Amino acid sequence: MQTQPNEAATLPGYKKPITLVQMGVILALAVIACVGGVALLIFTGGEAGAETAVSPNQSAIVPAVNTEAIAQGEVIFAANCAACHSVGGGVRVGPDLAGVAARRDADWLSRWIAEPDAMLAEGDPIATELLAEFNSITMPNLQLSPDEVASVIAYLENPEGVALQVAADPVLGANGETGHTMSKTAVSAAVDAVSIIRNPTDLPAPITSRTPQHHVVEMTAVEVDGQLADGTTFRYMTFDGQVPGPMLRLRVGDTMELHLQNQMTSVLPHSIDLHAVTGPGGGAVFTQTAADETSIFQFKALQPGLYVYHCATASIPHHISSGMYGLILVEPEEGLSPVDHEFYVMQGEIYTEQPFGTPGHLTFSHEKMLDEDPEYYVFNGAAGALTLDEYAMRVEVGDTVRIFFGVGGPNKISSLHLIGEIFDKVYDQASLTSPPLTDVQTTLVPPGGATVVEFTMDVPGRYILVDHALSRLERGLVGFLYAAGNENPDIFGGSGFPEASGH
Ligand code: HEC
Ligand SMILES: [Cu+2]
Repeated sequence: MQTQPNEAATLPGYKKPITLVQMGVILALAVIACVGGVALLIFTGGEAGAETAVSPNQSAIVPAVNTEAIAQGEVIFAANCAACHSVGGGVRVGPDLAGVAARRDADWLSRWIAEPDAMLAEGDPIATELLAEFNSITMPNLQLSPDEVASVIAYLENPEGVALQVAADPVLGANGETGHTMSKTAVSAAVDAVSIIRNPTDLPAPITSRTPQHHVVEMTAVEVDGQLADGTTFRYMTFDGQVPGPMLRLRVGDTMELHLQNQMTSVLPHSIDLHAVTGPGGGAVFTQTAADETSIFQFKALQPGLYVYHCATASIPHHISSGMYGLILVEPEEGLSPVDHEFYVMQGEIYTEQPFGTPGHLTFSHEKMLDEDPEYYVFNGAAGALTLDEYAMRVEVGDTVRIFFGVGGPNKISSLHLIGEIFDKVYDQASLTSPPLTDVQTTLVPPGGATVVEFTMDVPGRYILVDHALSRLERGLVGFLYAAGNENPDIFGGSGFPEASGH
């Protein structure tokens, strides 16, 4: 174990997730490993990346509209408001803001965006009516400056304004670039983005034989700009600053008191539903937690198994896909058989407005989430995270290995496979009370489900962990397991293997 589960305050420093070139190499490797061919695929990352510059002088073309303010407003909206609102895309956590500038008085609108909390507290009639309609969540005060409020309003008045202006421009228009690309092309990568990758070795030690215990666990909901891929950042939502959240481990019969704190800087409320809990909502009913608040609930672990936990605050798939999931292991009374290495890996999907490979800061796409059409697939939070030297799994030939694997998702079934290895045992559906399956190549893991796989390393080299729905490998879903040790020619040998196969 390298880090404590509760250190959201000390987020890990910047670590570089996989580069597109590395991805190309991995892809080529996987092809070689899978079909034994000599295919040499070089992944080309596409040409995306140029920021769409919206000239401040656009207003000279049609002076009635301040395109600079609109463009600035669109960026502010994407960062602060889009989690809860769409403009013309339907109701989300809050109302659809298409036409809001026309349906609300200008003074009301600018005051509301600046200090909704004060207006709600005063009982402003419109605010009170809206609150009743959207009764679960109040709009937070986003601490925008008067200038920023004015820009957001300029954008809300003219959500198509930039596009129309640019299209009308004889030069820019001819370029085929329209202001619409603002949302398809990323703004610059967040400079303060951190690594959100959970090290697969970061899990609690096995429980040895003992009587039931009471655990007090503190977890913190952290919204943070994280490294999704090299040069690409994304606004993650996490438990304790990493993806997946900390692995929890207890024994059947144990009780746990869970404190969920939501950071003061959070924009959204958060909660936790643990599938190991018996009771309505699995904890979600007790833990809907606003920013700067803490909620507490407790439960008794009645049934052994490896269970998923996740945030259960609307829009739930938005919170889950953004990183709010983890595993909780309830060991049987007799514990698990000892192994040489245990690893903690989870699979997720990330839905971004911009296509896979776009550098810059990517924005969440509610439409793609509804279509179940992710741009990225990730093990432990970032594209190719577990291929990086500091996060790859490392064992020795002869070692026994156990992987605790879960799918946060929220939508895709994983066909878990370790290229070049056969699972000796699979605890199918993560049931620890049924006899395990033996000698399995690929195992299905549903969203909100988990599995435990065990195997022994016989041959040294680099093994590639994938979802055998292999298109996902090209979208970031790949990890490495290195086995060090002596060759074992009785089991595996040959000549002419390319160096790149990991030998
Ligand atoms: C955490 C979710 C959330 C965020 C973030 C958020 N809002 Fe809201 N907003 C709401 C909710 C919910 C309502 C409905 C009123 C209520 O329940 O407080 C609302 C209402 C509004 C309304 C009134 C809509 C109408 O029909 O009159 C406007 C305008 C608005 N928000 C603008 C913004 C802007 C601009 C931002 C970003 C600077 C923003 N909101 C950020 C949740 C949010
Ligand atoms: Cu959440």
